[in-house]
Amino acid sequence: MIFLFLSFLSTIPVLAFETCSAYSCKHQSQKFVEDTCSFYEAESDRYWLHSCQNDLSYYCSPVIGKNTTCSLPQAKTKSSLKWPGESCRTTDDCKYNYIGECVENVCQGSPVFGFCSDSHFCEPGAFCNNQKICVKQFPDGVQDCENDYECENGSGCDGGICRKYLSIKINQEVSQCLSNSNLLCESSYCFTNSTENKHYCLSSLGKNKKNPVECSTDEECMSKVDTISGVSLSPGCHCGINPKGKKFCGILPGDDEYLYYLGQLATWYRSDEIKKCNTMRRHHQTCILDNWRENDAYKLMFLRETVVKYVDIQENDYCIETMINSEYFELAHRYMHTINKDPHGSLVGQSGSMLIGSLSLIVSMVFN
Ligand SMILES: *[C@@H]1O[C@H](CO)[C@@H](O)[C@H](O)[C@H]1NC(C)=O
Ligand SMILES: *[C@@H]1O[C@H](CO)[C@@H](O)[C@H](O)[C@H]1NC(C)=O
Ligand SMILES: CC(=O)N[C@H]1CO[C@H](CO)[C@@H](O)[C@@H]1O
Repeated sequence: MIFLFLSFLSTIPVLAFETCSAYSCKHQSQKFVEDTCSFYEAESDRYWLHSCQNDLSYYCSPVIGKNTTCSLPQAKTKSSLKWPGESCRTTDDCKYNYIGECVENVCQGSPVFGFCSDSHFCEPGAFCNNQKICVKQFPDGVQDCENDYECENGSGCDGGICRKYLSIKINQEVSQCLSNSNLLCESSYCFTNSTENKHYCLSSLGKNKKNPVECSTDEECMSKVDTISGVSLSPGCHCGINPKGKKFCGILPGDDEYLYYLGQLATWYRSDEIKKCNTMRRHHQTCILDNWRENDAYKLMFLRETVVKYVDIQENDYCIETMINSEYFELAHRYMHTINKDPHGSLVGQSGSMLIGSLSLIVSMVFN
């Protein structure tokens, strides 16, 4: 199985039961030493923030418990070279330019029956088998797969059989369940019955309250109890980045924010465009952006980030938007911009936020 889920890393690491630092924009009367963008006031455990206005290419990454000055962002180490199925202008843009050229603005891969050293080399629709030859991906229902990459477009491998993502119904068995996640399940969540040592798809468990939910302990964030399995989940109670040092509950699989994200993810899995991606790049932002409608691609990225960053984006003071959360808000603006261009686009899920998967969900079995 492959998990799209990003691990939930709050921008500022926190320990359980810790009180939270507060984050405020600096008052005009406060004088900062040149270049300071974050001033830590220990008595009140508060960071006073001031954006790096001199040059927009500078940014602020507040260091815990210290004053911080503006710095240049770390050079992006990620190679921008493209994999087969992604867009290019010249053959030099393609990672495997010794295998395939840039043809009609798409990087080519090794064809079916061509050589490969792993599945990244193969053209879309193919994977690299044990003999190091690209072969066609298996369609749904075929019993032969060892991993998701051997299954075509929107499908993953479940105990040797290719099955569609987000398709297995509640309480049906699946072959594995890691950190309660399995993308083959309709809800994308699963649970393990340790008596039987078997795994089943879990219903979309949500909260009893509407987000955002302020909290002080993980227990306050618990989902409803699943009536069949007795399972309930907690996304945890995490420190946010707000002036009052408030904590908020993360997002659960049944929360609206997660369901909006999952709906858009399902649209990608069922699209024709996913077939244009190299098998290893099916979940990758670059392939999605290069091949899908712009508004749909940004919507997916925005909804995913809303889930992941949910706690961090609650009740921010105004300067946080351009400082700590700038990537999220840039994405939000881009998405809004594509909707404005497309009158049929929908604003669903725009309200705010969500959070995902491996967000260290704490599972608690409730025995009755
Ligand atoms: C932060 O800067 C202020 C003002 O320059 C100074 O008084 C304070 O000691 C500094 N705090 C730390 C943790 O360096
Ligand atoms: C786990 O499996 C056992 C044996 O089939 C069953 O009695 C029990 O109810 C199951 N527990 C859950 C939580 O599904
Ligand atoms: C879910 C999905 O898009 N399935 C398609 C995968 O690709 C095959 C062959 O190209 C189609 O027939 C399926 O509909």
